[in-house]
Amino acid sequence: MPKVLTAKEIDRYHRDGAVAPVTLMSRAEIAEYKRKFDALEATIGAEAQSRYRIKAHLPFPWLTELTRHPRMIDAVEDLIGPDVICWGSSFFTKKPRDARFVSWHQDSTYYGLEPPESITCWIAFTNARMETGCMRIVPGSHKGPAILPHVETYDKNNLLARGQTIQDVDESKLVYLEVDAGEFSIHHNKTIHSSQPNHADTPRIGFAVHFAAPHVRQTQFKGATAAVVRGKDRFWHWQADPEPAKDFDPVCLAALDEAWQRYRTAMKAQH
Ligand SMILES: O=C(O)CCC(=O)C(=O)O
Repeated sequence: MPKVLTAKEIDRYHRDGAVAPVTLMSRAEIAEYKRKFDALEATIGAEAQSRYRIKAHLPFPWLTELTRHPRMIDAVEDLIGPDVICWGSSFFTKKPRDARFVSWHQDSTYYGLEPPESITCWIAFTNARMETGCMRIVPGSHKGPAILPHVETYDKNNLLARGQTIQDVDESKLVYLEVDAGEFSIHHNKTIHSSQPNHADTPRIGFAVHFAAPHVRQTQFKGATAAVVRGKDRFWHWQADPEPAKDFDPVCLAALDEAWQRYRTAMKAQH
């Protein structure tokens, strides 16, 4: 018996490679996360996404707690089973009237996971609709290869670091993953996805959290870390992430920097 998703939503996820929207929390509760997010950006004097990627949650107790939200983990369990690790998270944010976009890409090409089975829950801190540049997917693309050719465009408006782009995507059947503040979408890491600029007067703030079953291994580098967020890890492919004792926890910041470094080194080795 599924815990959160309906049988229809589970079928849709397996058919399309994504499902949305799924309710996570009330408007008042997500407004508190948005307030903390704004305070974080005010403190660092920069966009959170400029520094807090790969394991954005690690140095912050409130974000680490969010990666373990029982309702979200219940939904993940409905899709991948009772043992779940969280190996990463990233902010994807667009300011009001922001030309920045995310080009068509496939996460599994870059994740280095074997088997290539990871899922992302994209939590909306603000409404993500067509006009604010919500995510969109090519339904069914998760049934294709796990590694697809990408061209590195280095477009300054592309939120992806190297502007990694799958070319000539057939957009005739694309599906928009509209989610309002407090809701989330779920996508498979093989699903081809993108998002367009924000044409609205409101910001579009998303926090993407990455999960897998513990039998999934990181093959691009040694010493990959994760947290068991449900059930048990019977495989020991992942070392334990440190736990933040306070915001900007120095041990966790160092672990975040190491994760970035490992990721960048792995990306360079791919070239
Ligand atoms: O937020 C976006 O526009 C893109 C997010 C994304 O690429 C992801 O969560 O994998």
